[in-house]
Amino acid sequence: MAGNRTFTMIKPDAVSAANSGAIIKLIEEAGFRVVAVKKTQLTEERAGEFYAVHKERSFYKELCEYMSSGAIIPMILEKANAVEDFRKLIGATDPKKAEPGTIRNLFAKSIEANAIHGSDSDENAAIESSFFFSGLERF
Ligand code: IDP
Repeated sequence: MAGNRTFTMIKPDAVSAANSGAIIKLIEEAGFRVVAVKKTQLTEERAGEFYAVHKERSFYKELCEYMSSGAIIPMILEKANAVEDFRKLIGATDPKKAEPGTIRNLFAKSIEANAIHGSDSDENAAIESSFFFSGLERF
């Protein structure tokens, strides 16, 4: 059975463009409850740990530089079928391919600076949530 929590973070391009409020509004209107939220900034090394699965990809170094270039807003979200429904809400990785009305279609600047992250499995949602939050920070 699909779990009811997922992990997201609003990425540096969307935070610096002052789009985080509009993005959180869309998330809440889509029925997700914010369980945990904070504003923070990754070092390049921590960004590298978060995206370790992409270590061998050509864009890895650039991605780590970008993800540590400014503030991010990580969040844990709750809703039935959270992971799958949230991936639909954010749209495809490449904003040119993201469906109209999805968060990446509305706010992403490029395939790299694509406004928002969404976990791709229940297992990764749990791992990524623990990367940023302790049990005490979840409500
Ligand atoms: P996802 O975020 O839609 O799950 P992934 O393939 O897991 O996509 O890639 C992680 C992140 O790496 C993307 O959200 C994006 O920021 C960046 N990325 C993915 N593909 C490319 C690319 O071809 N060039 C530059 N950055 C990329």
